[in-house]
Amino acid sequence: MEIEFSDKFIRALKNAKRVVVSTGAGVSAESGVSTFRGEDGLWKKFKPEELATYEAFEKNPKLVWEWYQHRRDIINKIKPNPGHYAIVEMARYFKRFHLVTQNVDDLHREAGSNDIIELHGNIKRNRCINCGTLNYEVEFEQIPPRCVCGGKLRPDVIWFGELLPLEALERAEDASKTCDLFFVIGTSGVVQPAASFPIIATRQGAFVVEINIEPTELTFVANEHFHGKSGEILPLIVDKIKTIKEKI
Ligand code: BJW
Ligand code: ZN
Repeated sequence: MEIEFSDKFIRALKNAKRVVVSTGAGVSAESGVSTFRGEDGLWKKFKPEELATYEAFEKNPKLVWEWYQHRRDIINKIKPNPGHYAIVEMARYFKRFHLVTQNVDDLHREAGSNDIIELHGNIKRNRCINCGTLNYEVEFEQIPPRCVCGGKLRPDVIWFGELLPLEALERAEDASKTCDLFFVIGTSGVVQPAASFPIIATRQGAFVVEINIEPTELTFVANEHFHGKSGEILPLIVDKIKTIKEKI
């Protein structure tokens, strides 16, 4: 695959010093993680209100746990894809670089990215609903498992209606306000507040680049839209960056 990069995109790459990469489920799709929306998405088979809300967990903790254990079993067997690795490489060419993700699958960390801003938590971690203690066990004697304090453990992810972790939210907002190049990759752009970050960036004058296999709710803010798979397009973009920039 080859891409003819536009002059405006090359100029934006050359000039960029502060970069944000914001990722969604599509970035992990080529690793074998299901996306949420669309034809093969999780929300076609399961109802979000029955699985991804605190009310659902209160009503049927066993069902919610089993669904998350099933997804963990899949995630534990898969590997990052060339898109994840390209993002690790990309970070080396910019003075300031922030990776913001809605993904809970930990694949960016596994690929080698560090200091990842996780907006929706991490599926590999659990948290006590009572005392907040974090827990990384993978096998449990009872479902839902209990914390030493007796409280129920829940997956440490952000469900609908829940506040995002404050530090992650503030860092993502701040990075979006002050960047000059913003990549929005593999997200349908419908879930707030994550979907507002590219809009914040564009308002402050950043160049916004979207990579997606289809147009999205955010395509209208993009100065450049790459139509295709992130695992194919990101490595080509990083190759281009290498030809025009020095490693930091
Ligand atoms: C590829 C590809 C390839 C495929 N290459 N691309 C303002 C207005 C309206 C509503 C709200 C609002 N503010 C808050 C809300 C409520 C709600 C919300 O946004 N609802 C909308 C859906 C209407 N937001 C919240 O509740 C958030 N909390 C909050 O804001 O608190 C304060 C508040 C509460 C209530 C009211 C007001 C304020 C919390 C959101 C938590 C989201 N949680 C989930 C589950 C996480 C745990 C789990 O994994 O189970 O997070 S839902 C799910 O959606 C998951 C994802 O992170 C998130 C985003 O999905 P994503 O990543 O975009 O995936 P898809 O599937 O949608 O898209 C994949 C894309 O990839 C597609 O475009 C494909 O084309 C593309 N693709 N292969 C490139 N190879
Ligand atoms: Zn506890």
